[in-house]
Amino acid sequence: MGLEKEFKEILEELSATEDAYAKIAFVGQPGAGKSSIINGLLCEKAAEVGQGTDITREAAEYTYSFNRLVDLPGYGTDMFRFEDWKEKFSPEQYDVFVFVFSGKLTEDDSRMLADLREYASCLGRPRPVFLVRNHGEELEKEDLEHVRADIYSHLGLTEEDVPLYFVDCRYKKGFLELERAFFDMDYRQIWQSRIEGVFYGKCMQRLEKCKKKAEEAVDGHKVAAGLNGANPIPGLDIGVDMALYMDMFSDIRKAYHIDDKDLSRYSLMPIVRQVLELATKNGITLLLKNSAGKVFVQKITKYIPLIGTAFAAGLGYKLCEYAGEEYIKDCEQAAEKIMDALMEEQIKKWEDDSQLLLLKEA
Ligand SMILES: Nc1nc2c(ncn2[C@@H]2O[C@H](COP(=O)(O)OP(=O)(O)OP(=O)(O)O)[C@@H](O)[C@H]2O)c(=O)[nH]1
Ligand SMILES: [Mg+2]
Repeated sequence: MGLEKEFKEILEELSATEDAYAKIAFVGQPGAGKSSIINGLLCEKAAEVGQGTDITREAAEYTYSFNRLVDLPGYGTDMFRFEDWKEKFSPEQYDVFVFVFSGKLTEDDSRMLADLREYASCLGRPRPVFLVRNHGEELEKEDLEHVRADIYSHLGLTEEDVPLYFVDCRYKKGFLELERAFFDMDYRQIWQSRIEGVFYGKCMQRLEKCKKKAEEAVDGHKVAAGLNGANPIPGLDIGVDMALYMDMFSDIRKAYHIDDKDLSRYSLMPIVRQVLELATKNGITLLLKNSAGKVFVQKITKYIPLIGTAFAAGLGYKLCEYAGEEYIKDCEQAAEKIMDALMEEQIKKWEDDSQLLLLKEA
């Protein structure tokens, strides 16, 4: 299987990789409507909803695009006292916090919100906190700007500190604005860097193995290269066994599972083109001329009168090693370009999907 296909498989497997999901945790008073909002976002009755307290009793995760919505039980109930709740559900592990409330904010709510904001600032990566006022239909006759100002003044916060959204689960209002917030640019950084971290990590592990094999291929050829001198490289007093280099480069490409077919669709990238050119005799001659020119020309000039079998053999060995190492570097770079191109394509696709989702909702 070609390298591109292997990287594509890694991409496809991301949806089965827990670490690749950004987690949006729903935190709030019992009965505030956390589970109802999650159902509203998912457009299905996935989470259990009901009157009374402790309807949700365990953290439950629901896949939502490249995220997981995490439905947490309410805090401050007989079952989950405020401090126990934090210990049991470790909210600090999540990437985004949606703080849901309905009606008046209690002292516990203010404390919890302060805690969430603290978690959000302490990991060295952005972790947004969204405030969501549910039961929007109760506010139908009120001036929402007043309500908004009251909430911020009660919390001693501003819109800049935490954005506030109004949602109404009964008549399904306000979901679009909330979704937009999840998909916007600031938030994108969170899910994108998570996915990239997992994807690049796995691809690099794959490349490590390829590199080991490629280095073995170089080791296998360089001794022979020291002994066989055949095609003279114009402008340099050395001869190399061209077939041997062709063979070594082909083995290196094989070690990386890079083939012409794989690379043809990336042909505009200079490094990828170079990998292909070096698969030809002209390419190899050019590389050797450059490598020998760069690295050995001084030595060669110094020893010109002495160029004999022994020295030429040493030179052939070194030159082959150098050329092999250079070719490995090129293959690595080509592989990285392929990774970047695949990731970019995938992110674009997700972006289009999320735009489509928003359009559909609108
Ligand atoms: N009128 C009205 N009722 C709502 C709204 N949102 C939720 N409810 C109802 O409020 C009750 C509690 O909703 P849940 O979604 O279960 O609340 P929760 O925050 O998940 O509760 P716990 O899991 O116990 O912490 C249910 O009966 C819902 O149908 C809303 O916007 N308007
Ligand atoms: Mg619930």
